[in-house]
Amino acid sequence: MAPKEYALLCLENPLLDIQAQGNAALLEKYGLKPNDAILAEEKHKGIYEDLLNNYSAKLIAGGGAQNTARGAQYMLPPNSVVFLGGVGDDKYAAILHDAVKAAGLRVEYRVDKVQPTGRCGVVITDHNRSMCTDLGAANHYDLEHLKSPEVWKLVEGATHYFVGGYHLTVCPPAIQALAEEAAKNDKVFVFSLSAPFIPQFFKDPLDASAPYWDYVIGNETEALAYAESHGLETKDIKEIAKALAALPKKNTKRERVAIITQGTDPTIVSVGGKDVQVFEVHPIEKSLINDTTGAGDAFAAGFTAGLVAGESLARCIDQGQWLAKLSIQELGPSFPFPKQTY
Ligand code: 26A
Repeated sequence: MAPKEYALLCLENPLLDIQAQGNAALLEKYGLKPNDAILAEEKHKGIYEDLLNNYSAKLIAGGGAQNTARGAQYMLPPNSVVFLGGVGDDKYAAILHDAVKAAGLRVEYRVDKVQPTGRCGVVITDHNRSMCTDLGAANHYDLEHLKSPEVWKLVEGATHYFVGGYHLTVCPPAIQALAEEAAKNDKVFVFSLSAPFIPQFFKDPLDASAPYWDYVIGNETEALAYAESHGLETKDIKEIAKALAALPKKNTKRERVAIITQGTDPTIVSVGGKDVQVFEVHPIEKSLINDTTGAGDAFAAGFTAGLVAGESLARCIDQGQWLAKLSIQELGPSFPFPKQTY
């Protein structure tokens, strides 16, 4: 059966990626790790101009869950996905509008007249990427926008929600409103752990959203950060997946599924904390890898598109692996055109 119009509603931070090939000196100048995602502090604020002026940076539509929303729309029939978040009234927002339009993604942005559109500096060194985000207008997303009649109608019409954990730094009440709506109506709530700093430094709002997760998606470093901040006393990814899947759950009609990706190593899945299943990734020749920024977002996109289309768990995971393989052959979190079909 074809999914409903705008069956999938996604929420998080729309960002413009300012991405360039960097080097160790650039990482050191701003105190960045080669592979990380952080919120910009005062000392980082110069990096965006630096990347543009001295490293020939490219401007690419980004934001973790917005990438996932574009990717899910790539795999689903037209008018399947809508994305919510906050932008400014500026040229960067215009670039985002162009990118989502080309992808066929509907967006309902909260437009802030004062704050600029959020930026994410992405420094590529070898196969690593270091991301430093100045949220700007994305940080001003609010419950008022979510609850406005036009937007709330989209919330009510959707059957699936995807929330990026990065939004826990912005507006936990909006996440909670979607979570409650899902649990109350037995809709599907998918949550991404997003980055290690979320379980490390946003533990309380993360734990408040956990009972609502029907699907929780993360990579191995996020899983390890979760285990450490929650005193799990294990570094075994399979055990962490089981623990995540077994957390108390609000909607008891669905068992929670925890999915942990591990780059080119197999994806680990636990349903309800019981059995762990292992899924190989789609092999790819090293020479075909262009840029792995957004590989995780693409996995989540293919996976969630499968859920929306009512596919089996195994097929959803395979769709995720398939879309991630396509995305890492592109520059930034992008997907090839002309469109390929699964
Ligand atoms: C709040 N933070 C730090 C963030 C992000 C983010 N998206 C939302 N919020 N930090 C990095 N990203 C996005 O991650 C993508 C790659 O997975 C980047 O914009 C990039 O497109």
